[in-house]
Amino acid sequence: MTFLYKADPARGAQWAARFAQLAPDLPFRVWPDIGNPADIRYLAAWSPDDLAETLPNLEVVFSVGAGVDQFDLSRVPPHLPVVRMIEPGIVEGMVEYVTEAVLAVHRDLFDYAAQQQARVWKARPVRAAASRRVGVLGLGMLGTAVLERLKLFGFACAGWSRSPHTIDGVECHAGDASFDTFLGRTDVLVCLLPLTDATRGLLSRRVFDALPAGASLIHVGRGPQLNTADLLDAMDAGHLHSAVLDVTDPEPLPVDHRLWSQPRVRLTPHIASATRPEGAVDAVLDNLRRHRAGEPMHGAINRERGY
Ligand code: NDP
Ligand code: OXD
Repeated sequence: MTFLYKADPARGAQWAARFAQLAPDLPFRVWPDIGNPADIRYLAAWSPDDLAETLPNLEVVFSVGAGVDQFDLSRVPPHLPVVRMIEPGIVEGMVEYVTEAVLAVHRDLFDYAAQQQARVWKARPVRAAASRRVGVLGLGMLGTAVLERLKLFGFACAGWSRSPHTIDGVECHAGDASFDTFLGRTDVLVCLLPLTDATRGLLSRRVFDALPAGASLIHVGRGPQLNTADLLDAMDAGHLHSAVLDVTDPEPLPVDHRLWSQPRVRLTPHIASATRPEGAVDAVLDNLRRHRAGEPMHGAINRERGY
């Protein structure tokens, strides 16, 4: 009975050390050194490609990321549970990233960066946080944690999800029927949706037009959710003020892409948050215990929904 890891090898070495410490009886291998394929019961991967089809005794496939859109689920045999990563490090990293981005927009740091370039010393009026309306797309593990933090600053917080949610101090919207109401009250739009057929290309002209003039976008979901041309048009037209993009399509962003040179677009290379090896191994081992006990695993995805 062996555990196989197929993702960043440097992190693989950290996983191996923690497995050796916490589960010394479970042999741990790092792809491509897989040994006998028939021994492998558990696989953790960023993207398994066709590997899950070739391991005859596989029981569970774990994603090392919070999202599973990078999986081709049609190549993971249907009887196998697919479990995404739920661990505190991903949540803490995302809360830090989005909080900093919202505060940068709120405290006019894009405008001050332009003023610095032009050597202009000019104070802008400071707006009360309560008058800045933040709206988060996605009320899952990450969207909820981000809102819980942002509301402590006093921002007017709202969220949007597929099914109804209730979060104390947050105006919660659900489904297509209230999408425009949600957008119309949102000055800073944060995208924390999983990439699915329903969310691909969602951040488009239709959404930007529904936001109030001067709104900003913080995109930390997945690159293909954003129509970049529509974003740039909305910014050129002066309707959108600024954008913080941690994810792009494609990644890496080509060196000649227009986004690089936009003064009011801030880019980071998909680093908003990442699984931390210690927390990841602890989460996987807890799920292995659950799996063996016949209990539901944390983060098991619903293949039909795609997340
Ligand atoms: P969850 O699965 O916990 O939450 C997803 C949320 O999105 C849920 O509230 C869900 O609604 C909502 N949702 C999904 N589809 C739709 C839809 N069609 N319409 C409206 N709402 C929808 O995901 P996480 O919070 O853990 O992660 C979100 C995403 O963040 C990941 O999938 C990944 O793409 C991205 N991510 C990015 C990272 C980065 O570094 N940039 C790092 C980690 C994750 P409901 O609650 O009703 O099901
Ligand atoms: C993830 C990511 O999904 O890093 O965990 O984007």
